[in-house]
Amino acid sequence: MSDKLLVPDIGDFDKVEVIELLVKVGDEVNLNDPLVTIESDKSSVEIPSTASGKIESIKVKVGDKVSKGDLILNIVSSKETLLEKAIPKDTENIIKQAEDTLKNEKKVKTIHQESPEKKKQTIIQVINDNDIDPLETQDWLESLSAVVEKDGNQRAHFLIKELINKAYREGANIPYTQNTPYINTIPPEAEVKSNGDQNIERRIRSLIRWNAAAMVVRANKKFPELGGHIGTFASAATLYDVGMNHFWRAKNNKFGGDLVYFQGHSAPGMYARAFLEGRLDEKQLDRFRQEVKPGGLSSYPHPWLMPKFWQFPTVSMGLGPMLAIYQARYMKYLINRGLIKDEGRKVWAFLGDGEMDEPESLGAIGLAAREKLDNLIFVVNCNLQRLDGPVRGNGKIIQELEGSFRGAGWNVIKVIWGSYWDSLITNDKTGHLVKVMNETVDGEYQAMKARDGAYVREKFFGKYPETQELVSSLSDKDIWRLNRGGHDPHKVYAAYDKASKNQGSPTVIIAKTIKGYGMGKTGESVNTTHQTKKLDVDDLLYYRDRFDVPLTDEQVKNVEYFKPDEKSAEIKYIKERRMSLGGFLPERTTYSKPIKAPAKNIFDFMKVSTGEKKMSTTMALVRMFTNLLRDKNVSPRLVPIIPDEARTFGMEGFFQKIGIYAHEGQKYEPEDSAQLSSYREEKTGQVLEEGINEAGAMSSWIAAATAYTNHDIEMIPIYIFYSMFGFQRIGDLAWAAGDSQARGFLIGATAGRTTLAGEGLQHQDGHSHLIASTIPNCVTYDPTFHYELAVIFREGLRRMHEKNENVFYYITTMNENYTHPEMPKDKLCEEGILKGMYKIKEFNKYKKTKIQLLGSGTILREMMAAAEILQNDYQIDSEIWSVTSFNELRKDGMEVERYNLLNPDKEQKISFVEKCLGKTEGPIMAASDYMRMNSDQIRPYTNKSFYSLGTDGYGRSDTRKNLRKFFEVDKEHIVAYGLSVLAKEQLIASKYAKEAIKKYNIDGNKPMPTKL
Ligand SMILES: Cc1ncc(C[n+]2csc(CCOP(=O)(O)OP(=O)(O)O)c2C)c(N)n1
Ligand SMILES: [Mg+2]
Repeated sequence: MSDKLLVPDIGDFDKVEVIELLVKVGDEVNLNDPLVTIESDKSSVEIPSTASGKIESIKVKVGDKVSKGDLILNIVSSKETLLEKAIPKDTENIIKQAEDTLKNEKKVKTIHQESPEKKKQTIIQVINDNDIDPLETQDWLESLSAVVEKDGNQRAHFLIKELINKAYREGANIPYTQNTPYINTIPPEAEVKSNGDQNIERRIRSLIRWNAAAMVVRANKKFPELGGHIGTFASAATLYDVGMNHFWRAKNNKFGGDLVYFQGHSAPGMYARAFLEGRLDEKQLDRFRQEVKPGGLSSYPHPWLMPKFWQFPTVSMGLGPMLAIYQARYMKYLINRGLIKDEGRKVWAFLGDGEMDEPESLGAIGLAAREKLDNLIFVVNCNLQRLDGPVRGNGKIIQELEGSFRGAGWNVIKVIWGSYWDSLITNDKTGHLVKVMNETVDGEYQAMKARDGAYVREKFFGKYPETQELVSSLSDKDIWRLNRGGHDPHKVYAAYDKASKNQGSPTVIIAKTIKGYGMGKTGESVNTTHQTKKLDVDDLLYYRDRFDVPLTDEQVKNVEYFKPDEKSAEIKYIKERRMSLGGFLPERTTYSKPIKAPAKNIFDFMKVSTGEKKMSTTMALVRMFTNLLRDKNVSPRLVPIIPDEARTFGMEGFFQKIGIYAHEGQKYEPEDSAQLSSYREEKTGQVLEEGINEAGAMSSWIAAATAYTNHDIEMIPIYIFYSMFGFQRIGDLAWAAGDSQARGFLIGATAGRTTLAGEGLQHQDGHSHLIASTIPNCVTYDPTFHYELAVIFREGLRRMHEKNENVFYYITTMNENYTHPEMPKDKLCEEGILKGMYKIKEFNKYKKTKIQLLGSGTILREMMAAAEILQNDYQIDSEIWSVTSFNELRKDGMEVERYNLLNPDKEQKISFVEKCLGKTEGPIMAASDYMRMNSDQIRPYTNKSFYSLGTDGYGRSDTRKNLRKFFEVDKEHIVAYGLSVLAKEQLIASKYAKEAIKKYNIDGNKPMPTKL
């Protein structure tokens, strides 16, 4: 039977051009195979087959304009038609899916059901001055305790929820409470115990503490300017040690490895551990913060500087938490797309409580909960201090964070009090202890740990007679020993164990510690702790004694490192622990295979002229993607990332074609389900549609761009954004991407100060290339024509994903539609495109006066138009150079200049700019849609006279024509300025320039656009 294949509903578009026939008569096609590509002025999309069979006849040809319902071709069908499949998911289906999900959820819930606590719960009578009937309160509380005892916590929780619901229905206005009391989340009886050797672990921890501090002190003795931090790691040592000894599994040939984001300032602790593990030696420790000579240890985690050690750059506060969230999300993406195995790997992120004030730190926690990232664990080290002083002197950072995370849907585990408190809390029959704990603010908690036991007795326990009584049998020394949760390995172990087993949500462990723990009077819990990098002899002796480090006084005075013998129990233990967890951490390795390059001619269709057809470079890019998606090696590795502008960039065709990643699939029938490019969310979807969230999208991009090392799979992330909301908005993440050795494409679309018409000041980008140029391993291009884009993109694929060079590409694309010429046949053209410039056209009719015109992006076309006017109206010849990258030309120029200066006696090299322009005639005039600084970059690398035009100043909304006139980069200004330049160089009389200025109504008195 023969089927007619018609143009489906293509949304608002009518009379759309057929640009490609992907099949021919006689071809066998399967359901969903692409048949033809159609293209509107904004986007191109493939029409898939709705049947399997043989193509009988094709009724359209390239160039035809088609609309919905037009006949495309006839198929002699073999089997099933898509029609059956394509029927929008009916309501019944949706209900069934929802029911299935519910069933699954129920299953998960049953797994979670805690067995009823066997132990009798302590009744805590909450003291409340407003309690009008304490006896009744007591009754209720006892009932609750009885339920907990008999049927467990879950049942009690259920009853409380029912009570609250009932109260709401009865009209009570119950405020939402996001906080639990200021005690540990895990009660002592529910703590899972570690089977580690606690004595040996303490000894190891003490040595790591000592060596970390010694490393910083020694470096600063040698060079006091070096800096470093002791207090951060001192407060976090237990948090790291428990993870290292028992939880974090390394990458090896059997397992992908957990990913740990170490807090930047705790780096000394990681080096000190690596020293005991035999991964670093004393010499290397002595090179802390002295990295200029190879082999030094970087101040903070920097993969660029220690590429075999550090995996994640975290020291710019706030980036770590975001990157970790998107890393965990990306891990799930890879699993759901079937690209890596689900091995239960975790992402751990260590953060400071001060760091949590960064908006980025909390900015993405909603996504983590929404996407149920149970592979993610945050550990917030709450030492109650940041750099200058307390984090919340008047408040309680732990409670504040608990509220934020709980509110967002995270599993929150508070680790506030150490084991020495357990019996006190159990004996707190009146609830006064918890009341004091709740009432005491962080400023007081901090001050107490800077003093002594007597002070704590007076200021803390002394608040109520009941609490005073509670500690009456304890000495001041005993009180001083009452430890904080984050320093208690048992509490930390129990929290990590619970976090690791949690399902269905991310976990945050909020641990209370002391900044500068063990540093004594000069450095413990005092406001200056963060800056302490020098310890005098008395401090060092105290530190040694505090942690029983086996060093003599003399050795302490010399600040010697201590490493036990290789055969000692400590070294054997530390190694055995890591071996049982698969290897050492942190460690950065890469076992990914390069991606087989697509056919050399894959973009050849972009090397021919578009004829009359106008299109933007953004559209050309989308065409390229469409082709790449047909390459079986490349296609699955592409990760298109879009904030919320797919339609702006003409990429909505990808929604249907490759789907939008959604961890729960699509639970609804999209409004546009009948259309060809309908909004399709899928568990295996490929597009990351991040929402209005550039920082999140960039974090996703970084996760994908470093998948080659973190997941051993090379991916090709392509993040497309409004160029103004790229580097300017997320510059620090881009910097971290460079540090991380990211590989992938960043596409600054709707680029150019005068090219994005209408939008105005906040949207029009005239400087992103300059910001991008500050990142050493970022390669940038501002192409004008489709073949330039094709050559650049192809080379990017080769360099990054085939040759595994650690660079990333920033390419700007525009939304201005124009025709694209054929690629020049000149063999040097391709080399020039990649190096940054090539001659695109020459006017040589009059052979009298000549000017060299250099143009970039859309302004190249203004240059070309100006050249024609100069030729026709003023008999001026010109050579026009398409500058695809001033940045790349500058890099080459700098290198050549440096070489020449360092080798004055050798044959001098010539910069690529000079190679192109050195022997040409006439002065140079360059322009782009970016600030003059963009083209000025190459000024030093040519001996010729050089002038720049550019779009310095704030953008504003208007037409392209008016904007180019305003910024003086339109063809008329180029002509007038060109003539002026020639006059200045005494190549023509100044009257021509004057005349042109008049002719084009150029107002010489108009202020610089920077002042308007
Ligand atoms: C974005 C950013 N701003 C400022 C700093 C400088 N800085 C380094 S450490 C620090 C205080 C950190 O306090 P916290 O996060 O509580 O860590 P702690 O050392 O107390 O564990 C500051 C402000 C930075 N590293 N990054
Ligand atoms: Mg802190």
